[in-house]
Amino acid sequence: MTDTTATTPYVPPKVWTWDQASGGRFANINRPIAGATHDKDLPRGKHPMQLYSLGTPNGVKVTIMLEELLALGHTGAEYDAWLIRIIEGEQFSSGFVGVNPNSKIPALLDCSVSEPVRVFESGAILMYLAEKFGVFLPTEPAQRAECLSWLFWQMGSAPFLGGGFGHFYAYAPTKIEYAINRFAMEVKRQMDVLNRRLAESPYVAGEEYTVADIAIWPWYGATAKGLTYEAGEFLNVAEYTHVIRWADEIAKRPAVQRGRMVNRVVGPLDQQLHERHDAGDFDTRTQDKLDPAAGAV
Ligand SMILES: N[C@@H](CCC(=O)N[C@@H](CS)C(=O)NCC(=O)O)C(=O)O
Repeated sequence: MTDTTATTPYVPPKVWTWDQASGGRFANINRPIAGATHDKDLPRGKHPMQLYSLGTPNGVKVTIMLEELLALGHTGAEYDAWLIRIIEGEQFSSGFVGVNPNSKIPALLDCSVSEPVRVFESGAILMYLAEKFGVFLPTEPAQRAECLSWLFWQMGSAPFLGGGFGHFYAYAPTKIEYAINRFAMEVKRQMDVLNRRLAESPYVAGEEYTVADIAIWPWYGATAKGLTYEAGEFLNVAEYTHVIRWADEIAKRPAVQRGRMVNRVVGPLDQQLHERHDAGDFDTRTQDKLDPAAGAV
């Protein structure tokens, strides 16, 4: 393993090779190759939608969307949410890779059709569900373009917040000033983009709550509230007043409150519902039923 505290500058070799020990906190799951590591089928429940996920910002987008659809009475959105413990490598099972060859949560299987449809990438899942049920994605061309622009803005921007800023600020084995500066600057620029937009309209895509809000809120709403990487003060998030107003409003929605609990394995136990197989699971959930050992991420 390279001594990252040494002062000698790192000179990249001619050809990169995999040094697993240098992978830091995620060394046991990060690999330079794709595909399954072991044979295991995914479980299948009774509902039309089978979700394989974890309560991270990317996972929460989909459980919020499903809860919003159910709140509107779309029973076709009934779902089983199965927990995928990524830190234990469950995204590399043959079953999971069959639903998402990219081995990342969330992954959805729509079993309401004769040949089940797989959907991966949270943005694609939101769009698929919005089109299937005809809600949260405007049909008028200009409004639809605005909504999809913000949905894809989120998909392109969040890796700089999570994989860039979050990784180097919170997880990297050493604090690298250059990397933290570079990604803090970009995250603050993104927050300003969103803040200016939310000064103009109540929701990201305009007057209506859409999949753009559902995608952006778990990442940027949380950041505005100082909940990502304990970096609220560092990023001076208090200045993004319009994002804070919008984040607080969305947090009040009952479907959002339910959705954010599903597949969640960190934080207060009364906010965790490790798996969801029935609408009643939210009511019958008790701390006794929760298995804290499952929450090791
Ligand atoms: N662009 C993807 C990102 C998904 C993603 O990064 N998922 C993470 C958890 S938030 C994951 O499954 N990581 C496991 C791994 O990298 O092995 C999406 O939005 O669905």
